[in-house]
Amino acid sequence: MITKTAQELAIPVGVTLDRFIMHSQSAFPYATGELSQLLRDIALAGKIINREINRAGLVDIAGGNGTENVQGENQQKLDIVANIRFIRALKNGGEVCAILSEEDEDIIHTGNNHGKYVVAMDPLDGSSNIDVNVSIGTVFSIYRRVSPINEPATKEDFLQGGRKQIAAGYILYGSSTMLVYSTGDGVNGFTYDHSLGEFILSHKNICCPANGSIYSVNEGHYNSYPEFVKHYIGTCKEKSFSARYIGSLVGDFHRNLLKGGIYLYPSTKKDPKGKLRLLYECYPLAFIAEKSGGKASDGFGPILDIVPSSFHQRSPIYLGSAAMVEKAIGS
Ligand code: FDP
Repeated sequence: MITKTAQELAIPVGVTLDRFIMHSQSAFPYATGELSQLLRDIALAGKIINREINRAGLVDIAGGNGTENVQGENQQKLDIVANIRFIRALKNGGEVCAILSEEDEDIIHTGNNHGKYVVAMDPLDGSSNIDVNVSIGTVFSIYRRVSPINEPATKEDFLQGGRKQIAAGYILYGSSTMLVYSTGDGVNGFTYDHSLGEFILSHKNICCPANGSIYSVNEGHYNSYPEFVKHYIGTCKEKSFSARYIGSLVGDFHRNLLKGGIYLYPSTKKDPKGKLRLLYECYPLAFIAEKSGGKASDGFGPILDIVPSSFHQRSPIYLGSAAMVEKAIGS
């Protein structure tokens, strides 16, 4: 008879997100646990959105809602659902005094003026992929407020600049659902185990490969790209790099983060300042890129160094493996 060890008989579940957060917090003797709780609130909202997305074909929450968001883009029903879910989770959690969302023009005061943190987020990114069952994501960025505690948050809390983020990350609703985040010390990824209802550590200390052979760009806009971008795309073709673009920033970024590659969204004639939003798309992914050894540039300098002037401002972005970003922008 073949005997099995305890490990073989009952395979360990692994480290849950809660346990990981708890252990990370204990490394900081003065940590109060509020940031940890905030990360848990984000994970909870992610689980709920994951459930909604999985049911989208069965209940009436797929497709357009017939409304436009603050950017003049058609809102999908799931955009609205995800926005409500996140706002509710962060309001109920209590650590966040205000939220900036892609879906709303102004900041949303949670009523928790005692909260130390503000969150900028895109609750559901990749709208065009929602009702065709292709990967979509949530992106978030966390700051410690600069306005006085116990008073309403101000716009300065959100316009601190990318280097002031204290944590950032994303949730990818893909072939599996993953939460990837960093509090500044490494980047870790957690895969959602539906049967347990838990995010489990699956990608410890993610390091973005220094170089790669995947480029992700919408070549439909090629004619209106700056010359240096056309030149770079040409070099990718000469080297027979793989073109991979699903049009969901989080999915495209995640692939390149793990495998080595570059995501480009340059300025175009239609969007001369770029399409992606600085505060809740570019900054958080630039934070993850840098903390994992990659780079993020707007074509002139690091994305994280851009001084923001408005909530929904846009930026061109070149993001991913350090050597590829450097080559693309010609530095
Ligand atoms: P979407 O408009 O579908 O929400 O955030 C904007 C974004 O998606 C990114 O997720 C995506 O990478 C990009 O825009 C796609 O834009 P194009 O259709 O112009 O390529």
